[in-house]
Amino acid sequence: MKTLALAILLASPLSLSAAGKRPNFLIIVADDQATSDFGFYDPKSTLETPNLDRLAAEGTVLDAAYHMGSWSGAVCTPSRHMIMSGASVWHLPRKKRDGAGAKLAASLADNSLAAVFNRAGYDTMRTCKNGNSFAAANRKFQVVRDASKRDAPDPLGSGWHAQQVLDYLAQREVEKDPDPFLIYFGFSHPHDTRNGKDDLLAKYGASNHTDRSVLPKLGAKSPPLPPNYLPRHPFDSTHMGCRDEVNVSGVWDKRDPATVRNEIGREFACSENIDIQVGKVLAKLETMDQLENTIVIYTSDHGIAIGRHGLMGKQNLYEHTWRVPFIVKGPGIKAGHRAPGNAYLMDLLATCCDFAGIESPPTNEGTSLRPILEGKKETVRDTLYGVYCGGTKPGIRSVRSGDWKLVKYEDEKNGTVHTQLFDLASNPLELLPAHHDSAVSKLTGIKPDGVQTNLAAKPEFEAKRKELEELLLRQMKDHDDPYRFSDHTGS
Ligand SMILES: [Ca+2]
Ligand SMILES: [Ca+2]
Repeated sequence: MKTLALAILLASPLSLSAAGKRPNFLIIVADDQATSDFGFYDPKSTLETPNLDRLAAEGTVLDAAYHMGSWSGAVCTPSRHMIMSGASVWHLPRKKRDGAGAKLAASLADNSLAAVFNRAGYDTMRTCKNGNSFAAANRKFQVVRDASKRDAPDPLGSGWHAQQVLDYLAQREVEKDPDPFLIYFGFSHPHDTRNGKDDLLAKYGASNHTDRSVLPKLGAKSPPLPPNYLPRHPFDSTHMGCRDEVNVSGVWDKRDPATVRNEIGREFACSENIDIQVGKVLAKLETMDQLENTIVIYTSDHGIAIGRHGLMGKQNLYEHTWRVPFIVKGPGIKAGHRAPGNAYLMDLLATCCDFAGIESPPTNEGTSLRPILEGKKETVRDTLYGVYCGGTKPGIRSVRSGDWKLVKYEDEKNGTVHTQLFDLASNPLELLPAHHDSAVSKLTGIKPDGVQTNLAAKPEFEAKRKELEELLLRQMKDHDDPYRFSDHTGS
């Protein structure tokens, strides 16, 4: 029996690692980053991220990872609560007059990422931006180095966050600390204001534009317009006047090609700097001989529009914003692998617990992604549910099942409901009738075919629309969504 156990142990590097040495965790979280920025999601992207490309090549990339949504214009806030707690969007603490929100926050914080890993004997450290987060849970980290750093020079930008991690690792090296660690390595970028460094701005033909009275100058290297660019969103998407849509420095309420392309260039400059900073931390772990036993997770709190569909911010549920980049690399994780995953950010806690051999806390609602990351399964759930409820109510909801996606919008004040139905297999960019306009095609170079549009009103897709309407209503009920759409005819 003993011999057999030893044979199994020697045959599997994962069980060796699990039995002998618990893995470290490096959880890297960018702020407002779209999947399509990256070459490993969109080969046409001109953004260069060699360190993240290497992570993707040596690890598993999820094609269908989502943040579940938000009941606030500050989409970061619920998203980061879900990352920290594994709780779903309508079960998160919100400010309520009776103080119930604060009570829930305290109990959830005691069962959040750092609290759980502290109890299991891990050393925990974090650096990230300040605010729009889960403060009570963030305070549980043994070492906290938080500050919002969105300026261009490294000590005032992404380099500052990397330095906090490098200093922490150097200290551990001096002290020869034998404990496993969990580091939450958050950035304040590429969230606006997207102040890029001069050399990187030059590389992407962009400038830190500040003069509202003129358009930014483009260069030969400025990124092209996104293929699903629109000069304006075709209808009121329930929060059109929010700060992100009208008051981001460098963009304001403009949607012209020069403004959009410059802003994407700025996003790329900020994202390449994040890649450089990630590279420094990975190199440090390698010299400490710790990289091999570290599970590295790279993601973002949500995506961002920047001109896609005529929107700028994160207050929508199109794929560019609802989806998040998601890479995991480390001991036992299948290298060079891709899977849909159908993951939510709230699965992160259960996943880390699973790899560390820790029981998930009772408040967790996420599902461990370990079977996907080990290449044993493709998805952990069939249906994905999305919420944007930070503007008028009920706001926006989405549901995805296979390649089919339904999105509904309603402002209860005027009762107008907009419904979109997309077949993401044939229309991954969620092109709308407005994208068929020849003036738009001329700008983007994209000439959509007949099915690359909103299919909701087409008679041949009525049965599919009804099926997804039913599915959405079930998801809304299952997730304790307090709202309903006025035309929701599902049972
Ligand atoms: Ca964010
Ligand atoms: Ca220690």
